[in-house]
Amino acid sequence: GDANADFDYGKYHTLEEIQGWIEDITKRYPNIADMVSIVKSYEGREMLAIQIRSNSSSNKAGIWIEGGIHAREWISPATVIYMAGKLLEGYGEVENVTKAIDAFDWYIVPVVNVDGYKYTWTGDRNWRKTRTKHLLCYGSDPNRNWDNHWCNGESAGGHNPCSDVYCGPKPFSEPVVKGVADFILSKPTGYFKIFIDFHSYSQLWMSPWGYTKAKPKDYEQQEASSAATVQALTAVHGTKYIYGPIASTIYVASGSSADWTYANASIKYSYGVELRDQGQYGFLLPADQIIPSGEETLQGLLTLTQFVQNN
Ligand code: ING
Ligand code: ZN
Repeated sequence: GDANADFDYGKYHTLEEIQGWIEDITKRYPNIADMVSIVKSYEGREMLAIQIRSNSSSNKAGIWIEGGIHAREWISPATVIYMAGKLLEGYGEVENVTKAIDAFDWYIVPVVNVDGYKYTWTGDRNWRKTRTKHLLCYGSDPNRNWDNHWCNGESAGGHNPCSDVYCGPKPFSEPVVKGVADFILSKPTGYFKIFIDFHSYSQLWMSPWGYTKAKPKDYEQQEASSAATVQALTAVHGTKYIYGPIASTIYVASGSSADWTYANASIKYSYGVELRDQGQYGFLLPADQIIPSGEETLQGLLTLTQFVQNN
């Protein structure tokens, strides 16, 4: 069907609807968009990305945007979908969008944890992890499964397959996590300049490290990038965000995506972001907040791309 006519950005969508939209929207903008399959999940579902690339001949850097690594955090895929739609619609129409698309190759994955997301619609709305089968329980935490200080033992439950933060039987045991890591490593080192993993909730824009409270060597630039991003985000609807390193802003957590992309894939501007709200509705954020969340997060993101271009 027609992507814009059929798809309501102001509603939450099933995995099937999201996958259909990715197919439609990339066909609607064939000059700048492609659908890319990143990997198949444990249960055999495709993880799909929208690639956006203009014809501008300048040396392109990559930007990786992902949502839905945790299944129940529905505002994350919804916000990522909204932003992808606005980027495609805005190319050649909106100045800061056009510049951002001319400057970067975009890889946008609305739903990383496809099996888990599906399960939140059909089994348990509060599911967080993947759906891999272990002896007693299901699922590993895909944001504890990356091969960087994997399962370092600071968080209770890391080794328990029944815990919501189970790090998995080994690093990269989860196909969806390994798939993203392999895709990033398939590009030349330094190609990806920005990585963002969207979660909810708490309104936090966070950078490495998660595994330790020690400051990373790029701390000053990471903080400056987040400050600029959050300022632009807040300017849209007044939504307050706090920024800082993961470990000192939310809690110590090892084996997360942002630590791995920073340390193992040399992406200085790597973030783990907690979207709306601050706990009033939590994971059950009403759908009428999707578009405001998308609007503010997009302006933060566009400011971040400018910061990275200039630094
Ligand atoms: N919070 C994140 C979690 O994985 C986080 C916080 C982000 C930790 C980035 C490490 C890195 O626990 C939620 N709500 O999932
Ligand atoms: Zn999360």
